[in-house]
Formats: sequence, structure tokens, C-alpha cells
Amino acid sequence: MSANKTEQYATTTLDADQLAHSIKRHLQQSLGVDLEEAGPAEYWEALSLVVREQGLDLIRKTRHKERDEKARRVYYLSLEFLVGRLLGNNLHNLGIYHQAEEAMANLGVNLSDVLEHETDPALGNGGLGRLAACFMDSLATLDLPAFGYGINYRFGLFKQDFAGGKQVESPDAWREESCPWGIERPKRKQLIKLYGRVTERAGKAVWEDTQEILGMPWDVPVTGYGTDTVNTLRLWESRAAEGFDLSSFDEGRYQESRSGEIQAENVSQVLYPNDNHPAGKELRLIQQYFFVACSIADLIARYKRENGDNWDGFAEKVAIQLNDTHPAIAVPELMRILMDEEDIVFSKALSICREVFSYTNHTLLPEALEKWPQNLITKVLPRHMQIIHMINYHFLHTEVETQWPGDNNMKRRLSIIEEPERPGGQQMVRMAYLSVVGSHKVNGVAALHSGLVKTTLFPEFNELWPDKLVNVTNGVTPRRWLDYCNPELAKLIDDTIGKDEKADWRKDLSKLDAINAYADDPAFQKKFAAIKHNNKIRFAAVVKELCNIDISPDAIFDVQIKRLHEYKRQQLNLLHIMALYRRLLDNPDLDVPQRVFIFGAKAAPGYKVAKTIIHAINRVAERVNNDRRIKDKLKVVFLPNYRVSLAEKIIPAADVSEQISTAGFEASGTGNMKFALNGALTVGTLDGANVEIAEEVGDDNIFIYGLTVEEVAELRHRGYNPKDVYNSNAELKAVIDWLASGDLCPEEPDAFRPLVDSLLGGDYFLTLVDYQAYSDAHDKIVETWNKPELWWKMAIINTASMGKFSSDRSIMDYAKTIWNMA
Ligand code: 73E
Repeated sequence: MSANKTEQYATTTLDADQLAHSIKRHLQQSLGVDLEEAGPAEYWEALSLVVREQGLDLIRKTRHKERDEKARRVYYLSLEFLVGRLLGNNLHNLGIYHQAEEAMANLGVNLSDVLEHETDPALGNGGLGRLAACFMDSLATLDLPAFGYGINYRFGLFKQDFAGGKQVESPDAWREESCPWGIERPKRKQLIKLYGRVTERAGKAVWEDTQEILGMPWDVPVTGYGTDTVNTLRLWESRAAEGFDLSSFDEGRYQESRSGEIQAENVSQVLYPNDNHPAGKELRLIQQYFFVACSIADLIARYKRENGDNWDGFAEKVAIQLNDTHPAIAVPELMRILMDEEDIVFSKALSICREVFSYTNHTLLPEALEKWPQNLITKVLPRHMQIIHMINYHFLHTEVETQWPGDNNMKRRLSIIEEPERPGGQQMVRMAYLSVVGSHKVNGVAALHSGLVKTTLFPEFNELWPDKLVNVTNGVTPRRWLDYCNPELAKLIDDTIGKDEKADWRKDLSKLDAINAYADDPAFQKKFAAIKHNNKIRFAAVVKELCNIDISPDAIFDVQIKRLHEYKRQQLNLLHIMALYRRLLDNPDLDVPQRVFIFGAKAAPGYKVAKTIIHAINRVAERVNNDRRIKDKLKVVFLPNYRVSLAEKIIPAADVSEQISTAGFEASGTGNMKFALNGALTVGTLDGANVEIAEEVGDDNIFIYGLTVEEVAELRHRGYNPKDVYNSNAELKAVIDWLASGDLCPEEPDAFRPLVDSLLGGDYFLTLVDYQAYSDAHDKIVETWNKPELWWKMAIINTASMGKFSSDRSIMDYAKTIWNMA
């Protein structure tokens, strides 16, 4: 057996022979497949079933242990869990990866090929959903009792393809292939109500004439690394409430009663594909309530099974984290249960809520802050709307009144209900305010962002409750984002700093600090660079397969992978690439290193400018990649269908990480952490967690450029005309004119108009302002690349300095400062 670290912690004792035996058993007995007919897909499913068995066994043991210890549990409520592929990760966490490799080899199969057969469960849009997945990994690894609650969408985030360079979306029916991870739990199903009306009977509110939907839980085991703890991710699927109306069947109205059923099933059908932009649709509100109501009912049932009917102890045992405002309706839902079903008075119900709930804010973008029309909530959830009014009344007339006596202006500003600006407008429920008022702690996701939450988003709340607003900087799990995706680098680190349990960076990422001592060591640099080179060779093969583009592993791989959004400024990267191309055309013999610019990004289907940017990048790519004059010095690759499993292949191969958002807009970013962890150098603005990354690696080891948050505010205050920048920068003017000329898309000459208009007609995201500084930063990157000892020293320091950005640290921060669990 190899001496890999994971085996020392082995939680399951399966050896390769036993695994092979179990794989064969599942092939034959669960899948009904003969060994000779089995291909990689069948092997994937059989091995997944073996791992699931292990996971279920450990889940059961974890639950017994928690029941005995009666500890507080945290419930993480999130509309998104972007978990990515699970088999490889679970094998690693359970300490049987190498045994599985051996078992498969003995069966004549390659484990890596088998792992490629897993469809990514794309149950999230981007950073917010992926963060939830990293947190689940850390909670289990840290042995913290936790449940994740979400929705088992039938269709995850759409699949992306390109036609003529334009994004084309198709549905992602990820479960159709087979998904061995989710286990249906009919015993724990829930019935929830919608619509109807509220009447009063004997002084009590009664919610009646409702429609009912059934929530069926699917449990996904979440393994921790090197521990027996296996937590549960419970994802709800909506179904029609049992049976259908027989009388309508008798009357020949079968179709009608069936249509009721289909409506109920619609609720968990699709993930809304908008990142940082609410859809505002009735179905989305119903999704939010559906999963929240199922989850709250489920956790209360668990509490009562374990602790009896005594509500005094509830807050000691239950902590509920709201992942953004998407589950904010949980506040009035718990109030409703406490008041209407458990006969607890309003003030006590509110204080229980405030002990239990806490809320994470992930964005300052004004358009991303959720508000629901009061009329819509009244229609779908009439009792909840009443309760929101009660909470608001109490808040404004006791708490706000005490702090700012007689100040009606302040009451209007802080009201959970926003009054319409114009006559005839709608009253809107501010979900962020509801979340702040209903929680004991509110956190931002990076130091800079949390500061802005205090000063610009919720300044009055911060004055009213000075201890409520806090920071918890995001993190990423080092298991998936280093150990699993970059095994050669993981091994180099083990070989360098030792493998005993005490030095295991997989469990304590700050241990990486010891690598700093080798940053100048030529032998270590050589090994580090060779690993990057190998990763680049492997990734170049992926690019060849997916895009049929040849790229050289000797080129600088410069990567921007993230959702397509104007604030993330893929368009800035594009303008600069166009300028580089023009520089090369002017002087084909320019002595510059080869560069490959790599993109991966999905645009929300309704986001016009974002889709235009994708189209423009693809057209520029086509032109550049096929121009022999520039002698392969520049290549542009846009990988279709960017997702977690692709990120795992791109990040270890990256030299440069593009983190170039307009300062003040990216709350944290987490891709920035993954790249630096894998030894890529960041070019970025002082935004989100970039600021803390710069602090950790030191200013000399990162390429920071562009306006700061303060400078952005100043410029907006002074007033800014993008045309001035356009007219004063010849290179920038030339590329924008080229974009506008129609030359890149002759069959549709106005194709890029929306982008050009957005840049020249306002440039809200200050792309043009930051252009020159960005271009200069890239010149510095090239200069540094030409000094390999300096480059690799910087890269090593980046990897070595990422200790802070483990999601284990984030979770410990939550546990200590918010959940009171550690
Ligand atoms: O900066 C990222 C952050 O790293 C932020 O944009 C993202 O959350 C990440 C994790 O904290 C985010 N996503 C959303 N809001 N912020 C969002 C909003 C609505 C729907 C889906 C996602």
C-alpha cells in the first residue's frame, strides 16, 4: 500500500480486494450488468454505490453520536449547493482513493477514466453555491454537527454551447444519467401550504383554503476528510400532495386534476440561472418558501424527537444560517409556527428567532438586493405577510423609536416595507432588512465587503446594533482545490514539509507556510515549475479536445473563469487582448513570450450585454487563432460549458489569475483563492478578498492595479465621461472602433453595439478608466515572466501564503463568532 497521507486517517478499512469484490457485486446485483459488458460508466456507478454504502453507514453513526452528545447543530439554508463531482472527492475523504485505483486496475479499468463519467450536479450558479459546497466539506471535516438544506432541482444550471460564437443554452437534466448519491427518504417527507387566506378563530389566526405541496427529501452524504463524520445535505423535491381529487376523475376531468399535480412538481424543476440578479418571479418565491418550510418543519421535528416539546432549549440546540436573503422567509415561517402552532407570544417568538438565525450578505449590487411586492407575498403567503407587518411594527415603534425618538424619516428609511416612490407604485418587502431584523449576526464575506456593508449598505443598523454586523472572510476547501485537483503539487508539498498528521496541510492549511522557506531554493523552484508544466500539458490536451485549438505549454496561461457579468469586466480583458493583437500586427517580430488567454463563463440567458461579450470574445478568438502573421504568439480560448469539473482542470494549469472587477463590486471572490493556492499570480483590483490575498502574499507578489473603492466613489462624485478617456487613449480608441466597425462579425455588423454602447454611453463599471493601468500591469507580468527565478519564487510564495483562505478557517470563524459552537 502506498504511504499516501490519506490512508493514515483511513476511516474505512476497505482494501483493494474488498473494493473490487464490492464493485463486482454492485455491477451484477444492483445494476444487472455482466463484468464483460461493463464500461467506464457502469464502473462509475458501481463504485459510487460502494462509496454510498460506506457513506450511509457513517451517516447513521454520525447521527447516533450527535444524538448522544446533544450538541448544537447548524442548519445551512441555501438555494444553491454547487457540489461538483462527488465520487473522487468522497474516495479521497474516506481515505480509499488509492485502494480504489488499485481495485480498478485489477479489474482492467483506469480510475481517472471512470471518474470522468460523472455528470456535475450543477445545483448552483457560481460563487455563492460553490461556497455552500466548500462549507459543507469543512463542517464535516471539522466534526461539526450540520445539515445543509436546499432544493433537488431536476434541471441544474443550463448547459452552454456556442453557435457562431454566440451562447446557446440547453437544459441540464443531470439526474437522468443516474445519480447514486441522493437517497430518497419518504419517512421524512413534509406537506406545506400556499395561497389561501387567514381568518381569526377564538383569537387565533387560522391559515386556510390553502393549496398543498409535498416535499420529498433526498439525502446526499457529505464526507469529511480524515474523519468518521458524515453529514447530510438534504435536498427537497416538490411533488403533488398525495393522490388526486377522485371526484374530478369521476367527472372525466382527469386532465385537470393531473394539471394540479404538474404545478406542484414545477416548484423544484429548475434552478433560476441569474447570478447576482433576482428573477422576481412568483415561482421563485414559491421555491424559496417551499424549501424553507420543509426545512424548518424537518429541523423542528428533529429537535422534538431529541429534546421533547420544550421550546426553552430550542435556541441552544439550533443555529440557522441564511445564505443570502434567498431563504429569508424562514424568519416569518418560524414565527408562524411558534405563534400559531405552539402558542408562544410574539415577543418571545421574536427573541427565539433572533437567537437562532444569522444572515450572510454576499452582494452590494443594488439590483441584486431582493425585494418582493407586498401584494405577491400577500397572495402566496398571506399569514407571513401579516407576521412581517408585526415584526416591522415592533421594530419601528420600539427599537427604532428608542434610538431615534420621533424620527419618522428614519422609520421610513429602515422600514422592512419600502413605500413606492411614485403614486400608484407598489409596496415592496425588503428581504435584506427582514433578515437583519430577524437575526443576531449579519456577516459580509471579505473584510473590505463587510466594511462596506457597515458603512454603505446598513449604516443605520450598524448604529442601532453595533455588534451585529461582522466579517467572515470566505474560504475554499483545500481537499478539492489542491489535494484532489493538483495531486503532483500536493505530493511535492508532502515530500517537502513532511506527512505526519501534525503537518497535514489538508487539515490545517496554515501549515503551508513552511513552504515559504523554499521560495528561493532553485531545486524546489525547478520541481514546482515542472509540476505546473505537466498540468499545462494535460490541460492543453483538454483544450484540443473541446475547442480544437493548439496551445503551447510554454506560453503564459492567463485565465479568467467566473460568471459573465459587466462588473467582473471580462470586457476589459477582451479590449486588452485586441490591443495586444494589434501590437503584434504592427510588429510581428515583437520579442514577447507566447500568451494564451483562457475564458470560461456562462451568461444569464436574459443578460444582453453579457451575451454580447461572449460573442465578441469568441469572434476575436477566431480571428487571432487563425492569423499566421502573429506566429502563435497570441491565442484566445473560450471553453464552453464552464463548470466545477472544468475548473478542476484549468486552475492547476494557470499562470495568471484575472481578478479584475470594478473596486467595490465583487463581495469576495473565491476563484482568486483557488488560483493563488495552485501557484498562479493574480492580476487584480483592490476588491473583495483580493485585498486580503495581497496582504498575505505581500505587495511584491501580486499585480494590483486600478482604481480603489475610494477613487471610484470620488470619480463618480466628480462626474465621468468615458468619451474623454476614449479620445485621449489612441490604442483604446482603436480597439473600440474596431469592435464597433462590424469587421469581426460581417454578417451582423451591429452585433457588438450593446457592448460598445455600454462602454461609451456611461461606462458604469469604469472599464475605460482602468484600461491603461491594466495594460501596464500586464507589461509587468511579461517582465516578470522573463525572469523565471523571480516568477517561480512569487508563485511559490502564493501557494505558501494561502493558509488563511481555507474554508475550515471560515467555518471556525462562523462557529466561534456566530453559531456559538466552538
Ligand atoms: O463575490 C462573490 C462571492 O465570492 C459574490 O458575487 C457571490 O457570492 C460569492 C460567495 O460569497 C454572490 N452570488 C450572489 N450574490 N453574491 C447571487 C445572488 C443571487 C442569485 C445567485 C447568486
